[in-house]
Amino acid sequence: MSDHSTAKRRIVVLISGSGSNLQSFIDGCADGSVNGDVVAVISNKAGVKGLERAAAAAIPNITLDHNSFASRTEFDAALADVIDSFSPDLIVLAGFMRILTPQFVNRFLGRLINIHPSLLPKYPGLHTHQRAIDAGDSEAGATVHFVTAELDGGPAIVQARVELLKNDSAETLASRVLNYEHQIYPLAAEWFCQGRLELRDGHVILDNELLPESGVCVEIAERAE
Ligand code: NHR
Ligand code: GAR
Repeated sequence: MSDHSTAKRRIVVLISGSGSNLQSFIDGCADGSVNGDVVAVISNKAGVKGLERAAAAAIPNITLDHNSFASRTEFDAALADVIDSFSPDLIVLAGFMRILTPQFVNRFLGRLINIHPSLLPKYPGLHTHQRAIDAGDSEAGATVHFVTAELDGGPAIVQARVELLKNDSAETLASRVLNYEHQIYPLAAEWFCQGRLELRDGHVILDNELLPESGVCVEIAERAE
């Protein structure tokens, strides 16, 4: 098919767990707020809830257990081949917990995005909510970014800021941040699917404008889920 603006984009989602962000893509594609189709879901962990969500939506779902590969390089090569077999326009990391090799990242550069539960560049890596609480921060949040070889170091597309409350635990904060994740991640994907968003020379361009370092900062409210 020609690259015509109304053609639905093919989206492959990589998960390792619950897949609530995956669900926001399934729902957004179904209700038309994302001009795409989730064409496959791939998990590096067997038996996770995200695989059930995919099956319930009749989306091909595949488990590729990293433990059955001798090295990260071999796992990533197999993963890349499975992804390519679905000819995706966009690859979405949604709670995907394996660090990807530079070879993998470079194969998909510019069409590989992640959501990270912190206000990057603060707290790359794991345990972001506890780290924000321990630091006494007054706000937390989530960042959608293009994936580059540098872990959680790729340029930001959009951020949502969330007030960090005095009584927050890592769990209460995580659940509030997740609510915002479910809003900003499909939004960023829709910009991509509309052809409005691209990675150019390591910078993010939206509607032909260079975004600031922290991406677009959206003002949104918590939504009933
Ligand atoms: N890979 C690259 N090259 N660049 C990024 O920006 C990536 C990436 C792979 C995943 C998601 C990321 C996050 O949003 C992500 C971004 C896993 C780890 C990790 O330490 C850290 C960050 C992210 C994902 N993983 C351990 C590992 O050895 C395993 C941890 C586990 O299995 O629980 O791969 O936070
Ligand atoms: C989300 O908060 C996501 O930002 C985070 O894991 C959660 C996955 O939830 N991602 C990472 O920490 C990546 N290392 P989900 O499976 O319900 O979408």
